[in-house]
Amino acid sequence: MEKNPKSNTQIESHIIGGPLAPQINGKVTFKEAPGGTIVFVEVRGLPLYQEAADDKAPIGPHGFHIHENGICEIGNPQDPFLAAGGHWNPTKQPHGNHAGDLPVLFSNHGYASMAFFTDKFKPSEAIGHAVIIHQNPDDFRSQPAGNAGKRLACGVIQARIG
Ligand SMILES: [Cu+2]
Ligand SMILES: [Zn+2]
Repeated sequence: MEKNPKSNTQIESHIIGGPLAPQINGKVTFKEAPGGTIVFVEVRGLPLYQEAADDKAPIGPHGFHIHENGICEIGNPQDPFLAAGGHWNPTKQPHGNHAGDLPVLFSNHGYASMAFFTDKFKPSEAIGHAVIIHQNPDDFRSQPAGNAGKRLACGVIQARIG
């Protein structure tokens, strides 16, 4: 019997920390589900939670998005990963309803794990975009990006043939 070449294809992103958090290492996997996608996330090396101060946003829970451009060049080390662009937003929604808007990542002394369902895209549509982890929480309200602060880590979404 001919083997289906698609059967071993996994859509995933390997996330690597940039200069602000080089110890971050994680993997996001996108699995086809009825009506959308189940996203599995596992990340290590996140910074420890720091509560908000007068003029400083809290560090964590971490804003977490799919950004438009699948480019994880560091660029400016003080403000890395700007080449990934804004949030992936194929249907021209406000922030809070972008295809690329994902739940925040909770660091458990550096470790985060979550799985969630989204009906905003199929796994194959996410290929070529980039997953970004931010320093600060997403408020799901400020436009256009939820005021989530600097970009700690980045990973391009790719189809990997197993
Ligand atoms: Cu983002
Ligand atoms: Zn957004």
